[in-house]
Amino acid sequence: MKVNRFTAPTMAEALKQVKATLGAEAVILETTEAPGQVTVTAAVDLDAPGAATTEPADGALLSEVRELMSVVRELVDEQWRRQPPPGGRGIRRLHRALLAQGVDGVIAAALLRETAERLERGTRLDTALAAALGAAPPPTTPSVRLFFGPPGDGKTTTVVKLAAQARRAGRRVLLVGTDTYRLGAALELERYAHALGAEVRRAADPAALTGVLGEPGRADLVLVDTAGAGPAQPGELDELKGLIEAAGTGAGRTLVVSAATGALAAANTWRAFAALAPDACVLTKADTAPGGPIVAQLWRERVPVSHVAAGRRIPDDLEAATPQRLARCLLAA
Ligand SMILES: Nc1nc2c(ncn2[C@@H]2O[C@H](COP(=O)(O)OP(=O)(O)OP(=O)(O)O)[C@@H](O)[C@H]2O)c(=O)[nH]1
Ligand SMILES: [Mg+2]
Repeated sequence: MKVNRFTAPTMAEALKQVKATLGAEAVILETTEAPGQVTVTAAVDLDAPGAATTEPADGALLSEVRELMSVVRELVDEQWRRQPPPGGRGIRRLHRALLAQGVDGVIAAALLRETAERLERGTRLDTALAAALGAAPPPTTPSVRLFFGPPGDGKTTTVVKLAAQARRAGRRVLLVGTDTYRLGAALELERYAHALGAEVRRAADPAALTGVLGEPGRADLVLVDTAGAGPAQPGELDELKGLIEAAGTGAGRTLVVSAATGALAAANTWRAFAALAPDACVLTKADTAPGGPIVAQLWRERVPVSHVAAGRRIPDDLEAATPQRLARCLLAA
């Protein structure tokens, strides 16, 4: 068993190195990205001649890696036998698509296994993948919902799109702005609210939010927009936690995250927001990237994707997510 790490400016070049050093049998275990640099960790069971940079691995890691490799190889081989190369169909196609998008190797192996279990003779790959993705329970639909996520990923736009859709359905909507960081954030929300015929309030801190939510004669739907936060902003994440606590356990919690989030950023984003226990996610900017790494990460964490946004138009560019739509995200390469 060899576990090697390869660094290159692009994913294609790193994968080329993997193949040259470890051969076509190599299994990708992990990919990480930094500006201008991609690192791929790959393993191969056999002693590959010419492998120069073997890294020692501890016993537990080695057995985990070995188990994963055998799962991946078994699945790929079995599907290959059952569905010989018809233009890249079957589990091999999914494997390639996940690798091409840089989906974390461990999550990819789990997705391959779940999909393969549903890939009976005659079942289409996208149908089997959608069935594997569809296992997550649907998010609840409370009347108060908070939206949070990394800066600039589309929280405010999503809140306004949802408000516009609710107004079209004749619902009374209240928008609550809590962003005290970005200049003009409150004004932006107020303008949208007026255009939509929705109510709007500001809540600069948790106590103010409790007050707004406790007012009588409230709207049918309350959407709370928050300031961007992320792994690099522990202070903002703490403030967010305060707002969520103030909204109470009955309020929904939606993570808003861009489809352009790479595998490393997806893992870091999840680490930052896991403590806030999101019960739904909106995948934004699906018009700019397929979103495989973040869709896979959310699937692993059992956070259902409620909506997909694929453009800036309000309210049209926001659709309810379906397992088939998410399968398309993962299969795009
Ligand atoms: N292409 C594309 N752009 C989008 C989408 N959703 C939002 N945007 C754009 O992304 C930019 C940021 O959107 P905002 O809604 O302000 O993002 P935010 O998360 O509220 O940003 P902060 O409050 O600053 O953290 C705006 O220019 C939006 O028009 C989408 O689905 N596709
Ligand atoms: Mg905003």
